[in-house]
Amino acid sequence: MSRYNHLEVEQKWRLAWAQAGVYKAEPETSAKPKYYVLEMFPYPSGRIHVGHSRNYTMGDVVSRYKRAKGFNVLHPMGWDAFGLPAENAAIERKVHPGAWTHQNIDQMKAQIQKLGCDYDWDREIATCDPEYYEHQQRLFLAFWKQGLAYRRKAKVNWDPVDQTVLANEQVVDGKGWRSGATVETRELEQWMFKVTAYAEDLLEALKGLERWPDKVRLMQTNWIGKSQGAKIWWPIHSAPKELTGGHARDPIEVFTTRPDTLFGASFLAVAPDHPLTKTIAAFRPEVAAFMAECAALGTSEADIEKAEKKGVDLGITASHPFDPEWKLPVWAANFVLSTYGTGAIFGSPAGDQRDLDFANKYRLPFKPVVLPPGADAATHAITTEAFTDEGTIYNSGFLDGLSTKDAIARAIEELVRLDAGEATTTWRLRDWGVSRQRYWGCPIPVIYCAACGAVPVPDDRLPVRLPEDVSFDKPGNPLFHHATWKHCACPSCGGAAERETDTLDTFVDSSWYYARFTDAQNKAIPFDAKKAAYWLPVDQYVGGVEHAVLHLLYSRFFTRALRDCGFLGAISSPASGGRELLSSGEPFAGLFTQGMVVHETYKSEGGKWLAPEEIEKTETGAIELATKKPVTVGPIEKMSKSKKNVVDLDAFVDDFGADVVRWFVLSDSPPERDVEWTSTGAEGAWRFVGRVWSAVEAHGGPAPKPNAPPAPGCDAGDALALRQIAHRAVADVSGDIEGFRFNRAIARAYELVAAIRKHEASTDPAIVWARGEALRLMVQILSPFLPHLAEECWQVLGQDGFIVAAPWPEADAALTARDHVTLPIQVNGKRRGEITLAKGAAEAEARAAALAHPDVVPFLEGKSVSKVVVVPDRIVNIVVT
Ligand code: ANZ
Ligand code: ZN
Repeated sequence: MSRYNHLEVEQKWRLAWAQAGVYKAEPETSAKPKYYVLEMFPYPSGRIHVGHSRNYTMGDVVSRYKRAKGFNVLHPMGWDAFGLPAENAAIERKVHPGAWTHQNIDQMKAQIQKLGCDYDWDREIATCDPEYYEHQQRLFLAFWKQGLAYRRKAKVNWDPVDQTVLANEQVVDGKGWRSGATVETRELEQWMFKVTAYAEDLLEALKGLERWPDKVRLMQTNWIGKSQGAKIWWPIHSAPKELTGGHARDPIEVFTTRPDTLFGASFLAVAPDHPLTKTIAAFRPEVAAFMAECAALGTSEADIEKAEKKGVDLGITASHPFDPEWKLPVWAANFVLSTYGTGAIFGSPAGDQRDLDFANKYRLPFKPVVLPPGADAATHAITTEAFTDEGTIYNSGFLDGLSTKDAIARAIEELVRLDAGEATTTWRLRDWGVSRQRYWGCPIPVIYCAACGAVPVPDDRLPVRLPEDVSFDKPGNPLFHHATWKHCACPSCGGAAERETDTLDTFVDSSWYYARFTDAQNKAIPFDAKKAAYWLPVDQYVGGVEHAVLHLLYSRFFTRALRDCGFLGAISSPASGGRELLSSGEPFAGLFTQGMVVHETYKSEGGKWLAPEEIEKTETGAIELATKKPVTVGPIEKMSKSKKNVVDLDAFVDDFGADVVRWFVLSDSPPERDVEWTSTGAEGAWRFVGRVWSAVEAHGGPAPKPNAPPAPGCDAGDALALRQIAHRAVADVSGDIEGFRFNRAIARAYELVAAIRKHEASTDPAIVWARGEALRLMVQILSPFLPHLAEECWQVLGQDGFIVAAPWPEADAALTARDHVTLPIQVNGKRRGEITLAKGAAEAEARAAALAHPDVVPFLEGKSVSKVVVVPDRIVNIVVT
């Protein structure tokens, strides 16, 4: 018996498949139904480890399965290649971002190819290539023309020492990551995408995304954040005498979702950069100081949320809309966002935790106005914990006794009557600021001319290429500092003009790449509308839940914008559900968010992270190989370079084979959950591969071809039982792959292999036939998971063509029937016994079983059977004479 040589076998088949072009998608004229499966394309950060391989393997299993099921499959791969790490590498290692990126792409591509995924590499794209970003520039200009891209002043994090804009992740505790300087907020002219134009639709359409995880739909719903409530205008009653002129004394407009709590109001608060705060800061130093302190927090909402609640009294009072005698103080507070609602609130401490913390800190009086269900009005009190749910309103004049819902409506009615407010809807969703002051991104194709203003770069002059000769010695954007690049002639008047030096947010690159894949080689336009309409939406998207909000939302915005700018054309056939989704603007009909590969972490005595190959497990724990000192075995965490708990893909593939990696990352744990990488688990997968191979070798000959008639005797006994097991495995694994239950499919495969091996030595012709069939079916259902091994076995079993191009096996319904029925057995009309058979069992099987039944045999002795009548699933009648 030969040892399975994975190195040789895997390479041989990868080459053969590539040469035969088995993974090329067929043209849009194909008679087959289409299926588009896509994994979120990777950022080329360097090398991949086994943790990364899980998501590619999942997509690959689906892709191979659908191909075998007769679909015209599109399964492409590419690189999300612009971004900050390349610039950091340029700064730290003095390599050009492009060189660094392309080197990483080459490395990762080789690694991914070794995994044996069935990508159509003809469609490979890298977003940093001018062939890609040229078209992105085209899309940008179309959006601009359509009013979906526009320019306005927006806030950015400004590093005053490096004189540069910082991304949120470059602000660490309010300081610039390189300079350590306290960050300021500044307003800059920025390009924006009008995502809010589709707010209602982006929200509503989530309902139709039935093949998306509920949690992702919920996260999107919250992000879009539709809030219904009221605007209320609070007249200023008293103010510092310096507050004069302009609109300084206009009423303060607040947004609230809870006008039912108006009688519980205790203060008003405006944002630190609200116009009113700014006006007062001009003459009150403590307010100016507070503004500066808040600006240093940066623009990240999460950071603002986490910060301790703080404020400053602005020295203003406002009158309550329902009671002009009631005066409330007006504060500026750090938890009020200038970019949400109206940038001003009324604080109702008993009903809102932030308001309560604030009131307690500054000793502002308040009273509860919402009585929780079942609580006693006489004793209910609020001290440090707000009651934010619905209840019955009390302490509230004309609102007393109403439910929260009714009180909201009633309060709004009264506000309208008093001309003090109105019903309104507010969205958390904002327009998307896409300008980035960095080099390694897609140049924004706009030219600024003193005479003509902002002018689009004409289509025939696209792409606007990034200059190669850039220096990262100075902080800030190298495009801005470049000696010549930005100077150009105005396309409109020919006068001296300047290019936009900002580049696009890299999220733009990934918002339409799935559409580019449908026509990746098109030189003239981003993609052909008909091709896109044929392939889109993506039928199955696979990726990490960390992209649940931004990437998916931006992509959903993009498809709508592309449609409305005419890039997606008319959708010809609204027949399938997928097509309907596309015409409604949805890019991804199905989404699966996979779990991670996790691994133990190890720390040396000195507190350094150690890689798995630097330690050795002992009975009680582990030791460091180099020092023989004990190692702390830490928690199981997501594989990551920083914790060194990664298993290198190349080394593992060399030692055990790509099939083993693929098998292991999908076994043991449901795909939506994390799976722990252990060496014992990996060895188990490796042994399984060996068992499959030895079962095929032991068979020692070809297997029956699909649709070959069964050998005599296959309809009974062990041969039948083996056939049933094999066909049931086919049915189950098909369902498991369709339902993303890869771990269960793997468990079924284990069972099938064990059942086959029980008959390894048999020479009984019926069993040999059934075993051959079972082996063929086994390798067919294994092939999406273990394509190399399956191909090798397929050839050894004497089958035709490539297994990777063979149709998926159909389970024989008669053999998979699991339900059993009990049939009475009559001999000359008298009931003598009963047999239990699979539902739908063949006549011959019922007849044989009845004649052999121990309770029946005595009645047959010495007689001759003249007739056996089988009514399938009902009864067996034996007539003897
Ligand atoms: C009074 C009130 C009483 C509120 C109460 C809540 C509970 P969502 O649901 O997220 O839309 N708010 C309004 N604008 C704000 C801003 N710019 N920055 C911070 N907070 C703001 O939240 C709406 C509520 O958040 C509003 O309703 C307002 O506080 C606050 F018992 O008004 B509420
Ligand atoms: Zn001009």
